[in-house]
Amino acid sequence: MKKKELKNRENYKKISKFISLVLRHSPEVIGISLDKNGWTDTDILIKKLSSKFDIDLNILKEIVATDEKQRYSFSPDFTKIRANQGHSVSVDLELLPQKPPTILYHGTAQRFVGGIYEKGIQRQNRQYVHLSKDVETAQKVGSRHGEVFVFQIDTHKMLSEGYLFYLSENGVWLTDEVPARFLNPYNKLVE
Ligand code: HQG
Repeated sequence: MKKKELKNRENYKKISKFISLVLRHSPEVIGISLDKNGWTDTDILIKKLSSKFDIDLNILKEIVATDEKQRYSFSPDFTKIRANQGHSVSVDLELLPQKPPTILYHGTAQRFVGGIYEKGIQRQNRQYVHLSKDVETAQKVGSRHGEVFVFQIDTHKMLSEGYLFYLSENGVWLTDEVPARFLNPYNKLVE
């Protein structure tokens, strides 16, 4: 990769981290607001961001398009932007319940395992518990917190008891909570 390209990538990552913060958790830190569906005005976002970063609409479009986890979406006309998941502020992403794969995974840190067996997987500060369809992603998510531990979740059982699942625009499975009785350590086969 060329030096300039590499530098751009690094800059974009920095900007993307900040965009995650404002679109998911703290829009007030740069004086923007989110509507009830989590959208904010693209021009205003760019204007506010440009006091901290070298950014314009083309750069923002590139950040959104190249984001490794596809964390953001534009409205079709690009006038609005929002985060696809991960919010701690309350927004309605207008997701409809969907049927998940029979097994989903949740990666966490070993030190949280005891608490999870006690209280189940709770959404903590976020709007939903985040689950992955593959083990590799769960391992990555868990390793953000420390020594990784992966749970597998029996979604079939959860569905039969009325729990709902949603799929974010960027492929993350979301649910309100996962009580401990639906959990198994990854590797141990369910039944
Ligand atoms: C743990 C990233 C003790 C839970 C990722 C997790 C994801 C408990 C931590 C997205 C518990 C919360 C979300 C209990 C849950 N006792 N610990 N009863 N219940 N926990 O960051 O799932 O890169 O809020 O296991 O890729 O790690 O930001 O959730 O370890 O998709 O786009 O409490 O964030 O996406 O941590 O990550 P988080 P998460 P981005």
